[in-house]
Amino acid sequence: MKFKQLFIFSALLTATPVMAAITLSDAQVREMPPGVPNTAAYLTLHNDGEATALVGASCDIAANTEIHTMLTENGMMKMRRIDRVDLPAGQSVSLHQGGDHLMLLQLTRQPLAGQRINCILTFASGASLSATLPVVEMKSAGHEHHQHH
Ligand SMILES: [Cu+2]
Repeated sequence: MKFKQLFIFSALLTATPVMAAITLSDAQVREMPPGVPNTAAYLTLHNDGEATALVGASCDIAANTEIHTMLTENGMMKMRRIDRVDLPAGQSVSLHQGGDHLMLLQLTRQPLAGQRINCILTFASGASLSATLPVVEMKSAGHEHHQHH
């Protein structure tokens, strides 16, 4: 958990008095069978403040969390890491299956349906948001998320 402590410390250092008015809904973490090292999280962010972007995340069951997008290359769906998801003022942006998502890497605990995962989302404004995401069993979106890298 050393990483998480460092993360919180740096998030505090960069916090600004200008709080982004961002709310979260439809948050879900995908249940995974034992031994699968990664999982994905999906959520919707609504931005009532000035335009900003989601630039990072940290979750308590993963050593590392990245922002990913999905793209089609030679007819194959692939995931690619991206730096940010833009959050225009007054709009909702959905991270969902088959699109942008959070990728929880190097899981320290198997995500089981019914559990709750704590994540901290960070934004370009310097603001951060604590969120509790339920783990749910999901139908495959036509690709296997654990075939990562
Ligand atoms: Cu991914």
